[in-house]
Amino acid sequence: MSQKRVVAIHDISCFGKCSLTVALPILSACSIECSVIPTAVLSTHTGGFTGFTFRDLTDDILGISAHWRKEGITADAFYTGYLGSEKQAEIVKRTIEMLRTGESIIVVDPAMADGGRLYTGFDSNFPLAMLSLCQAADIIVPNITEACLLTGIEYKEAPYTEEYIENLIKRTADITGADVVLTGVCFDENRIGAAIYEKGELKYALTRRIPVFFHGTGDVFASAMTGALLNDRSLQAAVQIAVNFTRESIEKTLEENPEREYGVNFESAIPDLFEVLE
Ligand code: PXL
Repeated sequence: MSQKRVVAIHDISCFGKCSLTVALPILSACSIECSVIPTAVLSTHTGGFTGFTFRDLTDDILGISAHWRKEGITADAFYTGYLGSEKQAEIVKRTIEMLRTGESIIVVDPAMADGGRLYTGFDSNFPLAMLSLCQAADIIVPNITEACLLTGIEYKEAPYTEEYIENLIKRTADITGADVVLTGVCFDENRIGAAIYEKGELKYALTRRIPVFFHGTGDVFASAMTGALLNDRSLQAAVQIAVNFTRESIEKTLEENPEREYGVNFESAIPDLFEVLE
């Protein structure tokens, strides 16, 4: 079987372990080739830093796609995350249409918000653009805030009731037409993880909760999930692998000198990810 290829479409945050600097090593560790289309270049991510630089690459994306198409480059999966502008939602959809095969899987992480708030730099029109990209996906990976923004459901803080999660995930699936992996699902102080709504069926993948917040864990999670999926795991198995990998990355970080904005030590958890995928 030939090596699988993912096209990862995210920003490069030069410091702060998220988006492409996380997707590349994790997908490589899953033995997947990771080609990239950067959406923007920032000196750091936008969560907790001020004064970051930001270069929007909106005008470069279709040129990269057109060259690849001419070269006959295609991919087994497209994995999109943080976009540099609202306009990029349409451009990324066109890119995927230009490069996909009938079998390509499209994974969209609607990376735009957390903790009940849009990330710095996005205005209230942005979720509608992101919704249109989600509608082109096979699988989407929103956190609770992002699912609320996609559906218009009121954001609530954890812990959640099963009724709230069920309604949120079903509405998100209805409005996007995609299978949904909802992250940040927490019913009590001991467990956290993801809910999965796949072909009309609801399942959970939970692990022990560590009561800390680190930046970039959504990208660690979605990258590992995509890597496991391309290693022929079922969606539920891939989500459980990603939940465990994210928890382990947080645990490794706590053994050191953790700074929330600097991201998690996923690198030290990679040997275990490698092992579960063997
Ligand atoms: O991890 C999501 C993310 C990606 N890229 C940038 C971000 C964020 C979250 O804040 O700011 C630039």
